[in-house]
Amino acid sequence: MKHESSNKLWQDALQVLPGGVNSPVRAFKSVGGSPFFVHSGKGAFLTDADGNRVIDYVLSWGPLAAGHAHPEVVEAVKSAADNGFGFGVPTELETLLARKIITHYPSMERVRFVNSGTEATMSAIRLARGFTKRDLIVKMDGCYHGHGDSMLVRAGSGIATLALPDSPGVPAVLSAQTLVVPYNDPEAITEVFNHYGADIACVIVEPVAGNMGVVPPLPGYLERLRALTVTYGALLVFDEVMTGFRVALGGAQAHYEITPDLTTLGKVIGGGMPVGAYGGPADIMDMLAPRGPVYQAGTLSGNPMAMTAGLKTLEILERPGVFDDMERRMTGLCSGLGDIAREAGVPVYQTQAGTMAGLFFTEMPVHDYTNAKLSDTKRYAKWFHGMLDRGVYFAPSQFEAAFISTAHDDDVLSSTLEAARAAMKTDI
Ligand code: KE4
Repeated sequence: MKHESSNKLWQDALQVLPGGVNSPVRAFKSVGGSPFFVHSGKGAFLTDADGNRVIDYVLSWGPLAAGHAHPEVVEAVKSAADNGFGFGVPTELETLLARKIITHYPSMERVRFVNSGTEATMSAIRLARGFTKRDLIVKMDGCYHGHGDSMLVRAGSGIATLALPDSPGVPAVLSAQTLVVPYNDPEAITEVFNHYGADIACVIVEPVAGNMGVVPPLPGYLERLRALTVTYGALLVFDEVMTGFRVALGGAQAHYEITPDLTTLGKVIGGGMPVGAYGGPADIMDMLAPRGPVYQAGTLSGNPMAMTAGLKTLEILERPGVFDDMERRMTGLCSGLGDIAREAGVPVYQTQAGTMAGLFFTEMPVHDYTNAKLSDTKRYAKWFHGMLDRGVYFAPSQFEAAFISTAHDDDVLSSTLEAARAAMKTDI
């Protein structure tokens, strides 16, 4: 594959963008090499600046569940644009998208739109603290909830010790308001509640982890979180920014039949445009300004273009059989990749949750971040480049997810498996 144009664009970007990117994971740091630059996307494919066409399993990190530039989404956004890009005044579109979300997430009686998943989780945490009048929050090691200061923390020395900053610029005093426990460890979270229960405002969790690779909850884990938060009067926040409309149309909460107190959403609900959202019961959400005292605001929140893209995308996913067909294809892809790895004698551990999936280069089962980090990331990097050289783009990190879209048809899947057979045999 030629990369001259991308290489030139990369050098240009490095002159004016920190690290050449606007989000770190795009820089290919953990797989080596430099990123390609995209010219366009269509269906399951990206075309780069050199005209190379690749099958896309990143899909803008999840949002493009209807594929790139779906004609109906493009048409809807174009006509919305003809009416104006945004007003800072309410539009019906915000109510329509909120209603559509609520039909799939009955735990959400009210929805507030923001412009990113980070804004959604930051705001949900502030609301949980305001509602409970408590300061401590709990997160799981390896779960990512955006770059809000309270989330950029690493576990303290022991289970029941307060967290430490995981980035310069995050004040230690703020990190100390966060407790970090291993994912899928019911004893650890129980111990933390035994120590701090009366002071915990909320637990925030990815109900299926997607930022350590894809790691589903072990049986009973989410139920334990739900029981502990009820017992101690803390809120349970399901961060479904990634899992929403991906694990199931109703997210992980529908799949596992657990009702959280607050839910955060993003990615798919914007259909590729910048949207985040958080929601829950009216008695909690109505604490938000202007109704209540908890402040949160946003110039472009609920903007008509993003609402339109989200509405049309969800309409497409809601059509009979569309989501199930996508999930079935992901299952087929995972099983094909597993067979190919076994034939090649490459140890892999696979996970799937609806239309998202993980592929770890390890023989061990992966139930938490400690195990995930035992994966052979060098082998993952060889897999990544071997597949990209053959026209298939998976996430440039072992600790991300693969996503499928309605545009990933049988031909796309068989081309993927053909590339995988060659890559598994010769590259890793
Ligand atoms: P954003 O602020 O990036 O829109 O959303 C933050 C976020 C919150 N919660 C979960 C569960 C998430 O997965 C994310 C963002 N996901 C990453 C991919 N793992 C976004 C990619 C990136 O950072 O560029």
